[in-house]
Amino acid sequence: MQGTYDQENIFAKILREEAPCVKVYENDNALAFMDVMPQTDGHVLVIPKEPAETIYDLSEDASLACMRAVQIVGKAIEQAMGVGGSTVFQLNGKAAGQTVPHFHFHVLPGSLLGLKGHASEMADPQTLMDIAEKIKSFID
Ligand code: DGP
Repeated sequence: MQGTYDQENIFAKILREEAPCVKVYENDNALAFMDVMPQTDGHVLVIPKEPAETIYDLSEDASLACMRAVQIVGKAIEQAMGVGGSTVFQLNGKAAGQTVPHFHFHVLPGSLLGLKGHASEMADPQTLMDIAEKIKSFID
């Protein structure tokens, strides 16, 4: 809910450049970066630049921008990771398991089968940067 949006959540800090991220793509209203606790190699998050906690809080402009970013990044992830398919999911609210209260799509190569636990294990930073470079090479 916009009225209760937490300006101190980690993705708000990333948007204000108060916290780092490994960026793969950006447009006027959305940002895509590597998940630091990937459930598989090539796990990317797409977030709106506006303060929205769940999908129900998103403006039309941010919805379109996030969807466009998912299309661009998802295709690049498939190519970079050499997998002929990808999975997109997102969680709304603590009751659904959302851990960061800023709307985001999870975009992953392949299927949900065999993934690591959700938000469970930190990745090696260099590995994240190497995979990000590979994904970026498939984005025009
Ligand atoms: P969710 O539970 O759907 O809100 O997913 C939050 C995701 O965000 C989870 O996969 C782990 C990831 N994450 C948590 N903190 C950070 C961070 O500081 N940076 C990045 N890049 N990802 C984070």
